[in-house]
Amino acid sequence: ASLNPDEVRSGLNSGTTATKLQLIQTLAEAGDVGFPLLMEFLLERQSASPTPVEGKVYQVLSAANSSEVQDFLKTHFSQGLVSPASEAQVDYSHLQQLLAQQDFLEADKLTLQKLCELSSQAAVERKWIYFSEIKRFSTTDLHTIDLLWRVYSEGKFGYSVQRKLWLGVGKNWEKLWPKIGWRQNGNWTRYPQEFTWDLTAPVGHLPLSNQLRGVRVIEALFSHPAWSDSSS
Ligand code: UYC
Repeated sequence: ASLNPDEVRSGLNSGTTATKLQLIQTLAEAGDVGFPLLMEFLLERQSASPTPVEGKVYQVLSAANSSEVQDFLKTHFSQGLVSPASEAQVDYSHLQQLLAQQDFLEADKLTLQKLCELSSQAAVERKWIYFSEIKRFSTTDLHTIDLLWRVYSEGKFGYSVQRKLWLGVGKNWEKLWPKIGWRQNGNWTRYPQEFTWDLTAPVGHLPLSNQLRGVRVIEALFSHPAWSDSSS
């Protein structure tokens, strides 16, 4: 790929998500020469709702060993890319940090805790949620959690991603589990060590929902009205 600035600019503004992600990877590998273009791109997109493309740019810049880039991020994106809206007064800033760093194991644990916070104080103490609590979850909060996961995973992870796969297999759980790597060769994937905690995982692998108490929790999550409008 070329690093001609005008070609890069047009490449970042047209084409498929996959080709944009590829171009960003190329710029990342090019080192310092790519950073100004990536910073320019992120600044221009600042007011729009972030996508996995901006998420990848943010992650590449975060990993950059350059004080200029770090100052830029601190000045314009000190909290990350997403304004984590909540109607339930839940704080998603640490979840954003973990996801931006691609610490997917800790982010997964924290996501389960956030679902408990959305449920009730009793759920926070018990550390798991009743399926019946889920229909009262705020759409805004579910959208925030989902957006955070999608933005910082190249669009691979998130409940809405899993839900689409579930619909694609006609809501057949036995077909979904192997597709998302939760069951392999007829065995449950063991938590945590057998799951894949990076982007080599299958699409929809994360976040996890423990199936020890059955499918009702994940079914209630996928059936929430948050996912039925076109905005998600
Ligand atoms: N675990 O196997 N899981 C736990 C998954 C099952 C079990 C946590 C996912 C099958 C036990 C998470 C899968 C099963 C614990 C997940 C999976 C089982 C536990 C931590 C593939 C046995 C200890 C959060 C579907 C055959 C805790 C939490 C306990 C924990 C996730 C066993 C995120 C996706 C049916 C014994 N498993 N889980 O919920 O509750 O505790 O006793 O799904």
